[in-house]
Amino acid sequence: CSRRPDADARSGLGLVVIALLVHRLQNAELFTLTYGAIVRQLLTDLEEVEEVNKQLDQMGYNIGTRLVDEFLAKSNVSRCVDFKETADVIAKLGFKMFLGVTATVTNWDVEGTSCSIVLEDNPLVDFVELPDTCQGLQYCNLLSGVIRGALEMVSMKTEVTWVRDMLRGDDAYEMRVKLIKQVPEEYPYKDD
Ligand code: MYR
Repeated sequence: CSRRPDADARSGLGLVVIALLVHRLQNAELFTLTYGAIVRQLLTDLEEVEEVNKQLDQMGYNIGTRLVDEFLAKSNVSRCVDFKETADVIAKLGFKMFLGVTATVTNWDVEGTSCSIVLEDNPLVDFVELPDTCQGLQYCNLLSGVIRGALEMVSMKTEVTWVRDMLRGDDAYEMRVKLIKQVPEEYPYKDD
């Protein structure tokens, strides 16, 4: 790989992805193809698949930090009381709003701080087949990054990782969302 990564071009593409996510209904195919083009470009630019995974996650994070405002404004959800409620909101409303699919929340741990989100359908991967040279590529890392970024904006620090991926031969798309820290929000005034 001789070309240098072009961060500006990538952040431009990130903005395209945000626009396409927000107008998904009209542009579902365009979104899928644009995402494919981004992944392909990253594979050309960066030498290690692991670096591509990191970049996709970072792009997703950046998108998530912006997308959350759009979500809160459009969905009218009131702030969630606990992480369980938040996970449901993401799976039922967030995925619906931006990707047109719903997801299922399952496999809670006993503490109620980590769960799985299983996608019923994954528009990101339509038309995608990974060649053998892409072993180790976490193609959907943008999505896990989006969730991490969005949750950080509502004071929840999380780790989000893919545990099942149909592109890698699994029977579903499943990500694990683990709450690391919940920072209580401070209000600018005191209740009397
Ligand atoms: C709260 O806990 O107060 C509400 C928080 C809701 C956060 C919702 C984030 C939505 C992110 C959408 C993910 C879309 C994936 C494509």
